[in-house]
Amino acid sequence: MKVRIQAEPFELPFDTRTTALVIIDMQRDFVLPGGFGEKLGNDTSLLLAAVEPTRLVLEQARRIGMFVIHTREGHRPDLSDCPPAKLTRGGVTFIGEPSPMGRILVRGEQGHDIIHQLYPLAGEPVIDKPGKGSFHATDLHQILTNRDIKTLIVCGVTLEVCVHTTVREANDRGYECVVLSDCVASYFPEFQRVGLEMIKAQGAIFGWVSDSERFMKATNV
Ligand code: C5J
Repeated sequence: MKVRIQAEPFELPFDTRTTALVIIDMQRDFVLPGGFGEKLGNDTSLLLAAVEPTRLVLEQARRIGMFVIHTREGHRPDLSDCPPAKLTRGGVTFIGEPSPMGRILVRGEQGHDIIHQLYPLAGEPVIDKPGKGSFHATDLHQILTNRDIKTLIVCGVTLEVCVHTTVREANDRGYECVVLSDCVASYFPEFQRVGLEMIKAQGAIFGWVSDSERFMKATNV
């Protein structure tokens, strides 16, 4: 289905058959108290605003048969894939430490998994990534290439870290990325505002910005 989405800095045509919805790191460790995000000193409740709009977009993507991919940031239980520079910052270590949701950012733990509202269905690939970018040390590019995917609709957290890194990586690999502003969130309102500006500046320097409502409108045909 060929559609057009209203976006900034300008409308973008795309084909739903060569487009993937990518939902980045909607894990308990980031969006709920007790996990990695809170340990870093953040108010995790700010991220919850993105959950319901993303759920509606996910529902719509599934309804129209759009390819859906989820990512999770985290590490092997022995932390062998966690660079020392990431493990301990300023002499403080959180990754791998115990929390009310299990060991922080460790695969297989409760905190590492995706929140129930956005839980992947069977057949939707889940990319386990050790870094902030979803292409680093993963098979995401291979999976997208095999499906002939050209456009990414991007949701998730946090905007200025894993969403930005992933969109920049995707742009360099030739994908057109549309970030849905109400389906991404940051612990810092200022970063949310500026992060979105940065994506669409200079004639869509590395992507487009739209929102869940305009996604619905574009795909309700
Ligand atoms: C962070 C992420 N913020 N998923 N990870 O450390 O954005």
